Amino acid sequence: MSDIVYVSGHKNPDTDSVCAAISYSYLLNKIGKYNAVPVRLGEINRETEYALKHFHVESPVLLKSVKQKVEDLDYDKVTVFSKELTLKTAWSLMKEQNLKSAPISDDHGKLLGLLSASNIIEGYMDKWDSEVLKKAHTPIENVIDTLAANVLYLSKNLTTVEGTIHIVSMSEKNADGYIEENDIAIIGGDRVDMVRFLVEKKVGLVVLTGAFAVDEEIVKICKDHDVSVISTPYNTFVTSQQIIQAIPVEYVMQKGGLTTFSTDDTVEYLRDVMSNTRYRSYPVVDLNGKVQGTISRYQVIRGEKKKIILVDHNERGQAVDGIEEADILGVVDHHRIADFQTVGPLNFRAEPLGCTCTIIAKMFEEEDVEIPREIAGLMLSAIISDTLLFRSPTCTNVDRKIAYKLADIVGVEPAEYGMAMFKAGTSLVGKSVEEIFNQDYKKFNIGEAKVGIAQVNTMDIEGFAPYKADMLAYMENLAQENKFDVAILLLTDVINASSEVFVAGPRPEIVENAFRVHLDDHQANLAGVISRKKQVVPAVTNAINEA
Ligand SMILES: [Mn+2]
Repeated sequence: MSDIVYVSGHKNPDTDSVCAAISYSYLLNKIGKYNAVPVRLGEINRETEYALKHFHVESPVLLKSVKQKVEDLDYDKVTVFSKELTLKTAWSLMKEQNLKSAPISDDHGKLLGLLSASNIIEGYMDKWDSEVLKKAHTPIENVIDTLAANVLYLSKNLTTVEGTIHIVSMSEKNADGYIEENDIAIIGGDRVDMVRFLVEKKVGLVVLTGAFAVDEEIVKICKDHDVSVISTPYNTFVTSQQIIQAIPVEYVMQKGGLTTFSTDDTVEYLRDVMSNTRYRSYPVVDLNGKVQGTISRYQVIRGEKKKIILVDHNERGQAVDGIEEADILGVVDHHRIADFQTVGPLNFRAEPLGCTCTIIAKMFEEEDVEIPREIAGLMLSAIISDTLLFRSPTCTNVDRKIAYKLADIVGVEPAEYGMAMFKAGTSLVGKSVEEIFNQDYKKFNIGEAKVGIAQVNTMDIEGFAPYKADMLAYMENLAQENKFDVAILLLTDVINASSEVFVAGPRPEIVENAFRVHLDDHQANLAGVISRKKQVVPAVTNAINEA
């Protein structure tokens, strides 16, 4: 993961930001400089979506933050221990993997608890007695496994340990008062009379210790009485010491009050929690609660910073969240330089051109890398978008020249393609009349008159036609509620410098007089009108005052 370099445009991404990220990533990967991955910081707008679809390029992945997360750290991705595991196996795995603690999970991988060395020591020293196997509901398989035992006879009725552990070293007479039904009897392998006594007592399990050859007589007696019998190579002392390690880890682990981290938690949060708690290590779970491993204090320091290249912006406020924690490797931008600061040196490319993609197209040339058609299409889209089809005052000759070169590669006419892109980008299709009207709506008091004016930038006037009747009804209602003399909606086409006006309310003639037009079914075209503040409000004010 660490060798990935994100290439990111600004927040609220526009076409330049998205296309610059894609094109520059392509160039960087082509010249083998980085393993570059284009990202976006927000939803793709309709215009950009049109460009991406037109050239069959996938939208970059959404990057929410470059804050370091737990998943970026080098934590221990341990084998997860299941709850049935014997203490003996768990302990040897912990030693083998040098773990101070181990997360225990259920059959679905969900965290149940944490097993630590101190849990085990505490149990040994304080709590465990001859009844511990019973209390822990220890499966009989655990006992067999832990004692490396040979099964001589196993009763179908024996699944978990139900009794007390005894080392039967006394005579039958003395044992009489102690041994009870279901108990576990650990005895030397050659005591046939004692075994007879034990099966009379209905013990649950007879454990024959030592390397004695098993007496067939003993096996027969047990079988006849349906009493399970196993033999272990360990001597009686070791057997009594080991048998306790058959406990399932579930019984020993810490269950409640666990401090865990999600892979999605930020390192900042993790540091905070760690400084207020005193555990050696903490379980790490993924977003589904599945155990992934454990993390210890010393592993937090080693985390690597995420690497990023900024395109079409350099100001911190416009950059991805957590930028202060990331390594900025480069910038390509055509905006002012604001609050920019880095720890190390970097490639910083800023030029006063109309579009970032103009700079990137120049870089393709400088690096002598051929521009594929779809990348040319995206860069062209960005230049057309940023320069409003070369009409913006920020547009330079360089932008125009490069745009035409790109258009040649693509095989389109910039004006024709640009109009189609703007039309798709400003389409109102799919929005409610209320949404459309309230995008940018203001109320004005002019003398005694009241006026409401909404303005929406769109080049898709035809696309609006099906909404017209509903919109006029909405505006009529609004005019009544607000006691407007007139309610106005301007659909403004910035590129062609004109607006389509829609009028409702009791005094539509205000608009007719203001612009010397005739309303045809509440609608008229206002050529040259694009500014509400500078053109519409003054004209309406005059018309009201002259009435
Ligand atoms: Mn730009």
